[in-house]
Amino acid sequence: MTRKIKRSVCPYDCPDACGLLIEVVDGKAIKVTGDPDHPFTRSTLCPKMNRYQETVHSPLRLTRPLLRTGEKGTAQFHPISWEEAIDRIVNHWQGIIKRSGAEAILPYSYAGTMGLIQRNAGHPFFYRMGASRLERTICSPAKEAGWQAVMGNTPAPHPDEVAESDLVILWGINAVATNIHFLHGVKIARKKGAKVWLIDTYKTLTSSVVDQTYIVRPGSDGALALGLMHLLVRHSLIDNDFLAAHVQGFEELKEKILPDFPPEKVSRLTGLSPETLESTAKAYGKAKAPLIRLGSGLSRYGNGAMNVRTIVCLPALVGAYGKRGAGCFTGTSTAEAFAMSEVFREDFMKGKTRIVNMNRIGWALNEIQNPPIQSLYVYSSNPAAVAPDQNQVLKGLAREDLFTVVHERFLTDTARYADMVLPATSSLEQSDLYRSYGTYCIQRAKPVIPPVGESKPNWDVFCLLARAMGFDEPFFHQTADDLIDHLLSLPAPMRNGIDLKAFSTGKAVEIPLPSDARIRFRTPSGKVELLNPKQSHPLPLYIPPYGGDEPFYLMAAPSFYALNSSFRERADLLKKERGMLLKMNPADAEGKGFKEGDPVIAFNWLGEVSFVLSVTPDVPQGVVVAEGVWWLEHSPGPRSVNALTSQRLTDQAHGSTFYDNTVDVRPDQREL
Ligand SMILES: Nc1nc2c(c(=O)[nH]1)N[C@H]1C(S)=C(S)[C@@H](COP(=O)(O)OP(=O)(O)OC[C@H]3O[C@@H](n4cnc5c(=O)[nH]c(N)nc54)[C@H](O)[C@@H]3O)O[C@H]1N2
Ligand SMILES: Nc1nc2c(c(=O)[nH]1)N[C@H]1C(S)=C(S)[C@@H](COP(=O)(O)OP(=O)(O)OC[C@H]3O[C@@H](n4cnc5c(=O)[nH]c(N)nc54)[C@H](O)[C@@H]3O)O[C@H]1N2
Ligand code: SF4
Ligand SMILES: [Mo]
Repeated sequence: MTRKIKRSVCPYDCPDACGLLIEVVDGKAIKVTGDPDHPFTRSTLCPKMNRYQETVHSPLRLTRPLLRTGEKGTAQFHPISWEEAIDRIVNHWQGIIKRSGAEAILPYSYAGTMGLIQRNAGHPFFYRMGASRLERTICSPAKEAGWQAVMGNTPAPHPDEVAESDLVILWGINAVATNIHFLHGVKIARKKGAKVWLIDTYKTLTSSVVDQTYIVRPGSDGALALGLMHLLVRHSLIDNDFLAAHVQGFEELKEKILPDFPPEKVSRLTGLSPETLESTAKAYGKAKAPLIRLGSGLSRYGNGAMNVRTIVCLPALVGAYGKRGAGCFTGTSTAEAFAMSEVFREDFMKGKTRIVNMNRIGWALNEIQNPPIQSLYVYSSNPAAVAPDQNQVLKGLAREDLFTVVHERFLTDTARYADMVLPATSSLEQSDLYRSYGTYCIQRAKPVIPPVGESKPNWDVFCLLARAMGFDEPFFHQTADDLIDHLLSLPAPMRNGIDLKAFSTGKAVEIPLPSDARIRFRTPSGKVELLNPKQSHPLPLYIPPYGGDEPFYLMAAPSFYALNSSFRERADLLKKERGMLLKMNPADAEGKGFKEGDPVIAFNWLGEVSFVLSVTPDVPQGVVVAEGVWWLEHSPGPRSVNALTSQRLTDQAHGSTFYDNTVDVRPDQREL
């Protein structure tokens, strides 16, 4: 028996990017714990990853390439060899390219793994092929756009600085579920006397770790921020020195926009009382180091970018951007840590090809002509479950004339519609390089166990496909480790000063932040830009969300025990959830004649979805909550939550609008 402890990295789409210690016995991972040497993980993992070995060695892992034998969606397959699989795919594609051109082929991928090499392994291949390009904006590009409109490329402070704050505002983030290690610093701040607030549309798990929860109307945060700024000005709680030295456009904002947002009006828009707005503004204005930790929830609306932009303006009024432990933390940008153009290889593209937005895949599969999409290659993503407008997505995936290949670890809803399924390795079986969007850590990971079954990493599959397609660039003849070595050999100023020795032994290391980051604003003017002349609205203002005609706003929020549609293979985690619930306020339930546990159907113009009703005062009237993206096989009916979310995009950056939908609810007669 050989027993070893090896280092790895959590590959999931989570800002924490934890360091892992894997106990390996005879080539099998038997235990996974948090790396005590990782600066942010500090030995603890979330409940999802504590037993990661059960995902890695799950009996549900795909182990061989599969070829469809039955109707699409029925998951009838028989195993074939890798050789046959690659041959069939390439023959099919060459036929399509000859008939219609390579733009008839579309890759679809997102963040199954965050590792820079495996995540982006398909980019060079599909650029070289001349396939249609995917605009990968399902997560939170509107949040980035909102931040950039005010702060440009200014880096966020170190996340642990929160420990120095005296007022922490968790704004639109369910940190207990989605950013648990950030709460370490919050706890320290609280012990020192800091107050912690949560601003959300319902009482999430996070409300149990804060002093005060503010429940706002969906999509109204921009109005809240403008209302708070109005009161800060009215009560002279602004930092005139900071505004004069470091802020552009305060006078214009004060004269032209803020007068329109008195507490009475903001109360009508947000649902918070004028008294609450007064006391909130005063507490914020008097805090010495107020820090906003901004989530992405409120950016997934028709007014998402503007909501974020308006909130990002708020700390400028009180000079918080100039102080330690204060300001606004939206996430870290570590894009410059590695020369990513060497991974993407956009230069392989001979001409600019068609771009398809991933949030509109339902539309694209059913409507696009010239040429229609004839083949879809899905990897590291599960669009049948996670993409909006599930009815359109499934209709598209069911097309007999669409050749769909899905490279996956599990037989997901998308894999069930595939013509061919390829087995993917898990992160423990592949090399990769990681950075984080919630910390300044970077880390390199080597495989710690051999591939399960015949599974292969994304990188290896694209190399096989490239060679079979006759792409003879040496790029496609290297290993993932060759490419990582190449990246590390290229200088990047951002990596200057890292602990190279620790990094080379597989430990996480931190990128040092510039010492003048605090007051050097990386905007065209060098100032915080409340007024940004490049924006179509030069000053922030209030735009209403899309909304809808139905009586309930639907919060399609994350689940504590899953990560988007990942972890649904885990019986232990599924057992901890009480099923696919729709949470509703007691008064609303009574009005509808519903009681706890009733089977119900939520419906709107896009579709209908069966849920089990959960009646709870945690949800305000006029809102219903559906946490988690469930696989259809675990859903009470034939559809899951995204049959109720639309393909409409955000006000900027073409993002998703998962929260900006309304529904009505009726009894589920099928069960009665
Ligand atoms: N356990 C778990 N962890 C995850 C994920 C998961 O699914 N489960 N997903 C991962 C991914 S891909 C991402 S992008 C991040 C998600 O992280 P984020 O999107 O940054 O934040 P969330 O924690 O999902 O919280 C979004 C919160 O916004 C709230 N919200 C919705 N609308 C509004 C609004 O109008 N105003 C306000 N104030 N709040 C609003 C929702 O109720 C929800 O609680 O988490 C990652 N981590
Ligand atoms: N209703 C609702 N819908 C949402 C959200 C929500 O909160 N509510 N969140 C949205 C957000 S923020 C995001 S980012 C998207 C996320 O959408 P996705 O990135 O598609 O997320 P997952 O559902 O985690 O699916 C990832 C898939 O990749 C597979 N995978 C993991 N590692 C590898 C690998 O190395 N190779 C290959 N080939 N496959 C791998 C996993 O098995 C998994 O099935 O979902 C969005 N959809
Ligand atoms: S908290 Fe996030 S990064 Fe850490 S183990 Fe859990 S999912 Fe992975
Ligand atoms: Mo995301």
